[in-house]
Amino acid sequence: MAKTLTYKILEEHIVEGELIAGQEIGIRIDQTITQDATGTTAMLLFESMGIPQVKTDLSVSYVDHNTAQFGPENHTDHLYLQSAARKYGIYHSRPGNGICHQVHLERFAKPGATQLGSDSHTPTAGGIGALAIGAGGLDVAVAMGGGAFYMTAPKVTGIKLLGSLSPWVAAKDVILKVLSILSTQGNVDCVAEYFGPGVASLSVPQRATITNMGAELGVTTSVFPSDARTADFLAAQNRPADFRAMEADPNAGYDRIIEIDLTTLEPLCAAPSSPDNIMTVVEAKKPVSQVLIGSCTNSSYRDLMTVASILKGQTVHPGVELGIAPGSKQVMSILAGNGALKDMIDAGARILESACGPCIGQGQSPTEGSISVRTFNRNFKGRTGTKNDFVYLVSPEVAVAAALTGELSDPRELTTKLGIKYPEIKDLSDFPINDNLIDTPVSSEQASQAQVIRGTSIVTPPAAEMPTDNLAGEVLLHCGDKITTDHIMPAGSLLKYRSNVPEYAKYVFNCFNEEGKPTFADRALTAKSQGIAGIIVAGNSYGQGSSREHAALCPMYLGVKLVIAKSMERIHNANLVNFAICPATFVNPADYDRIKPGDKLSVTGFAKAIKDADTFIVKDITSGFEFECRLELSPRDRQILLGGGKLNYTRNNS
Ligand code: MIC
Ligand code: SF4
Repeated sequence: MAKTLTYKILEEHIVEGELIAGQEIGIRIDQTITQDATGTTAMLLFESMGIPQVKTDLSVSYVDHNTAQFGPENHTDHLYLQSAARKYGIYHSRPGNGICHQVHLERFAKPGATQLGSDSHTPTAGGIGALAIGAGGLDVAVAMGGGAFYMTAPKVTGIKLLGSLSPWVAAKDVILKVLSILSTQGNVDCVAEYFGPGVASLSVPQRATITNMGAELGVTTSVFPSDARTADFLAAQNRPADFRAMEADPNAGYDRIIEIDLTTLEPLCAAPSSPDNIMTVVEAKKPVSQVLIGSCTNSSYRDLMTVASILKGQTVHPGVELGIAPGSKQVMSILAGNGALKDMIDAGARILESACGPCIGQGQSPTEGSISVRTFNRNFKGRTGTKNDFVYLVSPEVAVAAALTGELSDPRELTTKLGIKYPEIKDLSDFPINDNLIDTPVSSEQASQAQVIRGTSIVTPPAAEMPTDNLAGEVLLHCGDKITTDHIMPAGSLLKYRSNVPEYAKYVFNCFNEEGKPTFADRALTAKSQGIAGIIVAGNSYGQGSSREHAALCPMYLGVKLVIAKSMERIHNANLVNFAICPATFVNPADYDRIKPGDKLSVTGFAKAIKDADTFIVKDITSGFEFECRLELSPRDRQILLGGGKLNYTRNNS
């Protein structure tokens, strides 16, 4: 049978189960990546497994998120990560080397490899033909120890590309178009696989922009074939031996096919405050006060050279602040060497560090109610650090046009208004290679003598508990659709508490806390002290966005035992199971409206239901009715929940 590329890679890596869409499979992971915001917990969990060295082909620990170092906690984490990497045979990319996904694409990602990362944008490496999946840190820690990664064998959506992009239309517009078709909901357990004659017109970094923001679709991953363009990119990165041609068979059996003619695409944007709120920039036209260019979606050499060439000899509009963060030290160094950095600085841009920075709310929070235009991938309300923010996600071309004209508008007007021609940036055939900010693994003898430096702000994550026979709980929160992990566990200036769960847990659902009233954490801890379990009731697509397992770990610490939603996203669902919080969905979604915040709920035979039932009955004691919940759990999930979380399960089964 003609195979998709996804299934070819899965077939080479399957270690358990059968490759039939919908069934649970276990796959061998070749490469893992972690970053400092999720990586400290992942590393602590890895350490607690007692495995002397990682068992993957390659594991890399990146420091790119918490580089602002407000207070000593982040530096403490970084020293811990560096020392632990030395001990356990892990590459360590130091702060300043760039954003994990950009650096990994340049220096390590491989066609045909499986890659698991404790960051939801790990699928960026799909641009080079890797099957790269985002997961919680505990799943990555298990993979580092040589354990399989368990997932649902996906459905594959084929996205057939035709034609080639017109000037001023970018790879970002391709993924925004896909988001307009597929939206951010309802794509769980699917892979987006690109194919067709249009693929050859896109370079690897352009493809990586598309696979990166595939994360916003909620798919398991996105992948491109590996072809002559891939070979060129790997050769230019001085890694020709990593090339391997890979593509789907002709007439591969996709579960669904979407056709996109690149030639007809227009410059698009994702309007506030969801990545699938897509419109043309012409429709969205309005004055802007801040423009930010960078993030793992749009910070490649090509993106930034396009920006620099457009800015050359121009001046940023007086009503706009422009910030630019090149994605990696490699990109920054090329721009510094060829004068492009000077062109940006002379035009009035503020040059930011090669790191996540404002994308995760570390600085550049816009003034309340203002319009911020960003080349990033997420515009969830409040993610900037400003409660009432209005973020438009766009291509670098649209962003730079907004910076020069002061409004979100059609970048093609730059030619008529300012006489700027579209710069055709050629792919480099030879990137300057300087990996001096990457620590390579040491000999096993040196590793065995290495000391792990663990500062006092690093607190061992709390242990999960086994479910009780019966559940007596209280609805601590009744929230709507599309609750993201940013809502559950805010990042920004709080990132410094990532390695201290009791401290970080104080901010769970902070966006719902009201001045002068007890916080979610206060209410949860009061309930916990009375032996009452915390319950969260949510709408559709609960747990969208980031892979941060703190969105499960911190609620677990506060005593949350059950989440009932209309539907749930993949990574968060897995994180809940890993930390022994039971994820359930409504059999009848209308029951969602009947439950009130503060209602007391009970489940008789809770542990028994987790063991072997597909549904269970919840009694709403306060409002006096009963409703049915569904458990969509694999036999392994059930074991993990019953055993008190994945760490216990892994220890007991290895
Ligand atoms: C994000 O973009 O939200 C993050 C910060 O990179 C997260 C990881 C984290 O919360 O540390 C992600 O995408 O998984
Ligand atoms: Fe960093 Fe933003 Fe990419 Fe997350 S989405 S990895 S915060 S640049």
